Amino acid sequence: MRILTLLLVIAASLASLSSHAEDGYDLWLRYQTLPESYAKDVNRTIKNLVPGDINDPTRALAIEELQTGFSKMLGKPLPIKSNAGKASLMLLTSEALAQISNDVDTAKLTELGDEGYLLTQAKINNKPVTLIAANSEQGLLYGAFELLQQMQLQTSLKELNHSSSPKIQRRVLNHWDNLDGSVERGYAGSSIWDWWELPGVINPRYKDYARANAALGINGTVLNNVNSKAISLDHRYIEKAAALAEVFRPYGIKVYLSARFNAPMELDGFENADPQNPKVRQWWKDKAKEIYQIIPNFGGFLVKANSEGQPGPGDYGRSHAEGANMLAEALEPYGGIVMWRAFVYSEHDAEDRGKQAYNEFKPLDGKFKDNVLLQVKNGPIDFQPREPYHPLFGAMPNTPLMMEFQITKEYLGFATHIAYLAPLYQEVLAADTFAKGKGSTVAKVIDGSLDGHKLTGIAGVANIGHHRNWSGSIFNQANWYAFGRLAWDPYADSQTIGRDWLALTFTNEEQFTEPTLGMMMRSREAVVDYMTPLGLAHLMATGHHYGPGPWVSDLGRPEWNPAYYHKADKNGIGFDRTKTGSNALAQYSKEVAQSFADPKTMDERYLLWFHHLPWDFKLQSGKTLWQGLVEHYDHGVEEAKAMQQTWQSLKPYVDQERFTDTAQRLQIQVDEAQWWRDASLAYFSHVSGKAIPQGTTPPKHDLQYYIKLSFPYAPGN
Ligand code: BDP
Repeated sequence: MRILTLLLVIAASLASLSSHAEDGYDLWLRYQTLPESYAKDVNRTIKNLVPGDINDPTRALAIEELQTGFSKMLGKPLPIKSNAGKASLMLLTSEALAQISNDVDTAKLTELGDEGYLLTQAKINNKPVTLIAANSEQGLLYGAFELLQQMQLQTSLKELNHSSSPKIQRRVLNHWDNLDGSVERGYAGSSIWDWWELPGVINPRYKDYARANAALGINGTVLNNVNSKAISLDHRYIEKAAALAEVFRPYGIKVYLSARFNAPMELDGFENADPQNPKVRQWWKDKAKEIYQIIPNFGGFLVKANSEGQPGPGDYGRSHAEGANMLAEALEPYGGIVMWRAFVYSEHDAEDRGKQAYNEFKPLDGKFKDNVLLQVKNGPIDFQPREPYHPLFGAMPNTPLMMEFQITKEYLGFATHIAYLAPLYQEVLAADTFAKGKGSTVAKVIDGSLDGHKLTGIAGVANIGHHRNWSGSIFNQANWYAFGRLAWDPYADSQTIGRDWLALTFTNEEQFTEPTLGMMMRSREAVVDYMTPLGLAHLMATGHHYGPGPWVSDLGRPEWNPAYYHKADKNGIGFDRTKTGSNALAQYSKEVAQSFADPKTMDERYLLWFHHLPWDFKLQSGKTLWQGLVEHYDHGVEEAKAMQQTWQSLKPYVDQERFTDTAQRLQIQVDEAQWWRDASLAYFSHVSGKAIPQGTTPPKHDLQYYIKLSFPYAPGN
């Protein structure tokens, strides 16, 4: 039986050897043929594979992946052996290892927890072997992926001595996918989940999705949009979710669902969904039981409540904690968790939108059950190109806070602009909250180390769709990859991640990776400059958020209008969040508040986020604010052009397909950077009465031209 399974595994890996064009489908699992000298090295170090007990489904996948990788990179799968021989590759759990060797420090292994792994050269039965060791089958799978990654990066296997374990427990993608196949803020085509055909049809893509994620250590996925439909919790849809959960389970990926708070009403005709109503509480308990019967490793619920029209506990005068705890109580017997979102603001609240979540949640600190994570967006407004970190980080020591990043680029140019987001993520993770003195970074808040939390999490709003390349563009794949790497290790460095991604995606050649990395590292700042420089935010056109709309000021809710955020008039520009304004500064620790208090000395990247200043305000450069603003817009356009030039120079290193696709997108980016700059300057010049400075190119068109542009079919809306 075992032999048969192994043969099947080998046949499957050989079948997948057939080559196809570089269309981006393989992501970071391309397993290209290795250069001869490195291949020789590998062949000397690893000659055969001792798989261990492949009746374990997770182990079987590790072996399958290794065989696929070796077949593709070296031309043939590894011969299978039942016992350690010279130059074996072995996969051993710590238990098995302890029985056959005392050469490896198993105490060190214990520290690696449930998901960590050790990759090392060791002696087993006196034979030199390459060892993947872990405390669980899951750790072995992660170790196998890491070995394959290191081989793709051509790391010398002889020097391999590498252990790693995740610093954050729940590393989750949030799909904003609707049941009709559309994706809210999705720019990579329709949803990869075919809800209609599930559970009958299992698209092979589901497995490739799981492989790509497991390779990064992502261990959870919320299948449906936070703006959810109650029917997702109907029995038929639970069975559909269960079919996906089945594919993902051996990869260590749990399925979660977004839950609509009033589901008892919409599904079963209840009069209310009040958390104090015993019948409602029972409904959720029954629902949890029903789900766990079909999905035994179900992760739990993600909830958007009392936010942007979604129902919630507030409808009955109950707090967010009461709402979250009701669901947590239902999931508790099965080990499930609730990820309750802190993204709330109300049109009935005249308070600065950026302050509302803090005001609502800070008083609830410590009131949530142990299996609740509060999911907080990286900034206080909404996934802008740049925001200061959310003031809730560091302000709720008695509640585990989960980070929510957006991978899909709703506010950073969709799938057409290149914006490498790792520097944005890293900027937030490294921000110091001073909650417990210097060094109380956001990363320490979310990995639980600052306040001693066991339950920890990080979420990324996925940029995945049905496009052949998954993410709409090749460079958007880097953001999925970077999210995964930072979820595993929030202290990792965006340059290293970017370099690895380039090598895995294109080539190891430095003449290619270094200039391309340079371009990636500057890309997000370029977007900030041509869209919302100097701390401006939310100037995107209404609804679809595509392109500039700083003039919009007539929408129903004040905080939907860009004009609300920039507050520009003939005297000045910016949102006063100091004492003389909304005093949002007071939501930060005193050290942070002080650092942003003085517009003359502060980090000017956040200037207009915190201050309303006259157009003639003197910047640190000595220029006036108006001149500085114009310069930033110009610089953004220059940077987009420089990226385009860099890419043109890299043609010799890139296949035709991906070269052309990227070049076309960069042309759009250059054109749109210009559009953003021209439209914004036309508008700000109009409201301020300031002329475009001499020597600066005036906008191509008058303001009315930009105002009149409309985009009824912009995607993702
Ligand atoms: C905003 C998006 C909207 C989401 C919302 C959220 O525009 O589509 O539903 O965030 O996160 O950025 O709930």
